Amino acid sequence: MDSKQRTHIISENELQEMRAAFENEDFVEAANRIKQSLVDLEHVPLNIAVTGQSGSGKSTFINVMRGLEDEEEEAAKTGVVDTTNKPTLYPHPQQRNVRYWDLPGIGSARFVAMDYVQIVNFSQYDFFFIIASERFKECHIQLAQAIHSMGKKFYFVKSKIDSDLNASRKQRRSSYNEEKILRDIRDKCIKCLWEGGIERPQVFLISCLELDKYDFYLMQKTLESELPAHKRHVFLLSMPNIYSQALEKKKDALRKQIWKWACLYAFSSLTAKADSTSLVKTMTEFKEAFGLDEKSLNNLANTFGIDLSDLKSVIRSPLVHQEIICDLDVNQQLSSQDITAITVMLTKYITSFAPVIGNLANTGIAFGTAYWMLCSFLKDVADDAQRVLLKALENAA
Ligand SMILES: Nc1nc2c(ncn2[C@@H]2O[C@H](COP(=O)(O)OP(=O)(O)OP(=O)(O)O)[C@@H](O)[C@H]2O)c(=O)[nH]1
Ligand SMILES: [Mg+2]
Repeated sequence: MDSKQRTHIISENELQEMRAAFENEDFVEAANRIKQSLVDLEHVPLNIAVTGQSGSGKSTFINVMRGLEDEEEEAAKTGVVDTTNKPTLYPHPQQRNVRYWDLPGIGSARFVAMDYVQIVNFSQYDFFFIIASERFKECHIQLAQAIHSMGKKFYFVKSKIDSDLNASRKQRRSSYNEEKILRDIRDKCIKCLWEGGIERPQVFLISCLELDKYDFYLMQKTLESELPAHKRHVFLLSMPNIYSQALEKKKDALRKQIWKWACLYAFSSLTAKADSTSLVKTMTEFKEAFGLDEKSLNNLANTFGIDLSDLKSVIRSPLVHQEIICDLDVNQQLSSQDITAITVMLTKYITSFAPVIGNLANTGIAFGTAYWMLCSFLKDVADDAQRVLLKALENAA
């Protein structure tokens, strides 16, 4: 097998990780190491604080970042006068360790940034969003300075940009220029922050009612690129499924972990019957990460004002339509051609990177089939998610 084919099957990075896991050629130790690495990846905490003036749209923002509609059970209450003076925790529905914290509103006459910093215990958050829906105010700069002085990162979000544009459209019908208005708003925010001593302020203009417009995706992309590598995976998986690029990124992130799930399945095949429970769990998580579960599809249908059945009509993978059952027969998910290809590949290939797996014929085959099946399933769900998104956007256009 030449190196080009190898890359196609498993990337060099994955190979290196695998070699490290198998360095002692002891499969129990390797299995524990792999299991632990999956647990670590899944459980890495990401605490995101959302602050700003009362009524600026903090809770609405938290809901959209969690892919929830305002009226859902787990959603933060919106459009109400907030009386809370304590940070309130809202975990992401699927990635429970991605935690959004709705902080008390700022900007009352008695607001003192440093007191606020103490009350909300600033040090526990990975980064901050400062949400502002109106003009830039003194309290924004005080807050930005307080966060900055604690060595934390913040992103300034100018929210309700749809309202700003609508107002301008009505007031200045003949001279209305959307691009210029957006540029002016952004420049103004950057200038105020810069004058307040923030060197390279990051400002995003968003509308929680129109996530597919303005800077929402740019904001997600920036966050992802600035997060430390070990926190990136959970954040990526938590991103709302409303951008084609976000779906691609999710696919890449999950693809890199597949060899681990396949190894665990292969090790389980050393017992009388390979246990597919963990694969079923993984596949169900793939479905949810791409928003193809019933609840997420419903939300997407509501957001874009489209019938749920229309969205579902573009889903092609049979395993997305049905519930994936626990006694899944992995071999049945592959064509006989695939199985032959895998078997041939295994003898020459797997032994070269993981003798522990390759030398045990059953384990090798189980690894190959599970790896292959998860890769094809991931491709299918990612393609389905792209088709679902396209359908939703078509309807919104
Ligand atoms: N047009 C528009 N309205 C928005 C947007 N985001 C939030 N709103 C509305 O603004 C109002 C206040 O939003 P909330 O999310 O409750 O604001 P909040 O900052 O959590 O308010 P408090 O909890 O009272 O501090 C609600 O009626 C929202 O529907 C947006 O992007 N565009
Ligand atoms: Mg609120």
